[in-house]
Amino acid sequence: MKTVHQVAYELLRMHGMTTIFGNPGSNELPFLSRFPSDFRYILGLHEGVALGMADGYAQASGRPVLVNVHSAAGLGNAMGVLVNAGVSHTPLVIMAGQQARAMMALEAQLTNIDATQLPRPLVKWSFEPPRAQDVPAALARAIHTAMLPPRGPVFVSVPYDDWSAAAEDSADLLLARSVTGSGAATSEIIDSLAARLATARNPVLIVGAEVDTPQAFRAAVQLAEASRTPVWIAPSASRCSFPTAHPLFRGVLPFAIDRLSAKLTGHDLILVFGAPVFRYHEYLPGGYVPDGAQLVAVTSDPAEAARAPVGEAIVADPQLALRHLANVAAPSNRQPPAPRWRPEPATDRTVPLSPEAVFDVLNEVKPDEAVIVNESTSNTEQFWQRVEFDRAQSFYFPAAGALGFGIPAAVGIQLAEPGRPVIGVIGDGSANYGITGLWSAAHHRVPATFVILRNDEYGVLKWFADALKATDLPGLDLPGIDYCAIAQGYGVRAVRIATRDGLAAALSRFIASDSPALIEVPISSVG
Ligand code: TZD
Repeated sequence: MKTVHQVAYELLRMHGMTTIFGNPGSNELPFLSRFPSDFRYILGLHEGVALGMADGYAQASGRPVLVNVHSAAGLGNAMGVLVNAGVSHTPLVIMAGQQARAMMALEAQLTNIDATQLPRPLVKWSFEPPRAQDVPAALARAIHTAMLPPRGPVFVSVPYDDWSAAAEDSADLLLARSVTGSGAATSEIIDSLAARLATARNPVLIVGAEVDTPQAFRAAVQLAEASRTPVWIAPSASRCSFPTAHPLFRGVLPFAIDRLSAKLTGHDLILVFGAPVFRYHEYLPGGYVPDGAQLVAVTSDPAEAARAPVGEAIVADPQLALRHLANVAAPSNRQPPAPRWRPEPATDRTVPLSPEAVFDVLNEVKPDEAVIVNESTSNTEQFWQRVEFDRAQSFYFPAAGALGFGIPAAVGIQLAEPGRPVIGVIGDGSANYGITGLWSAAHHRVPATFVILRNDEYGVLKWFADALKATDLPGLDLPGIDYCAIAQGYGVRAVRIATRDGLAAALSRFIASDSPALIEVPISSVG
């Protein structure tokens, strides 16, 4: 007879979930006991880091990933960056250990009181099995739920004495199950979109994170070229779903209602694939779309569809819809739009370097297949103007703006994509939320390169302070932090570089090396 422990690992193996991220406590040891040799455990020194690494790994691999955290305290630590995973629809199975069943009612030390309540509302499903024998089925359901559209994180709490319990014979049936969500838009829907696109006077495409896959990336290009339609990336971009040097690419839409709408002036049909309508940030009210424009959004997420303030929404797989529409769209003889404005190369050789100069160097040096994780907040506009991507799954940003994603996600993505160099471009403020991810990179020999943009401040909050007319603010400067010393303390080699040539040389060297490295670059503030 199998134990719950045995079936759980068989289930994880069957779903390809053999890389587990976590940080253990006593409640989790019975699960980790007799850890199978074909599994690997990636240790994060803080649960936010474990979850951030898992988020990167799951986004890059497209697979469900198990994150094992400690009871209430560990889950609490993980919840900051869990906000991102919900928004990015990352299929994470978060599992926390629970006190032994016999002592839960006593609220013994390490009881996770009301465990299922704790991660809500950030997870799709939250469950504590009523009996030990229900653990395998709960884990199976968690995996399927995480992967069904819209994908997203789920939570399971498991009392630690459950692992040694006997599994029911029927648990083996779980090992033979598959659950598929197809959710394809019907041909009628696609034909009607194609007809509207063909007859629109001046249509525009907006692509979001959900269509950042190689096939959908190509389909977006095919559709844009056939219909001669300009393309924007949806605001608060967490992924890049269109080649940024393509003549039809317009940029990333602004995250304020009125500014976004102004960018779409003149368009009569707005087609959105794989993004909410829209993920705004700064509150500048106005019309959501230009007067008279029709908006149609295709998303896998019923909640995104239902809460959009304007337009039509179709709940269907946006990748399939994009590919299907690209295949049936009639070629158009519309005037192609004028190419987007491109900045002059930043020629400054000042010290500190401007963010523009740093991004130009990064763009020159990075190989085409590189993946960039960006968590630098005051200079994203300059970043998008200067750093190019020509293929899918090359750009990641914290989807909900919850800091602590960048360093860990770079580690997780590098683990999932060993053949592509991964570069984390991280603001100095942001770096501190996930800094212990550097130790995970060193310990697990993950050859990601980290560029810390050091402006000694929470730069974007100063920009927001101006926008909000907030004055005399405390807490926006963070001078005196030595990122090289910190990196070295965690076992990552590090250099401080202040010049363009030095940066280019160090970046090339570290990108090509097989161990992690960090470059601290002093930069000027934006503006
Ligand atoms: N805490 C967490 C977990 N997430 C947040 N988003 C914030 C605080 C607030 N916050 C931002 O939204 S941006 C930012 C903070 C503190 C400043 C980041 O500073 P940085 O980048 O040095 O990384 P810039 O370029 O100086 O803005």
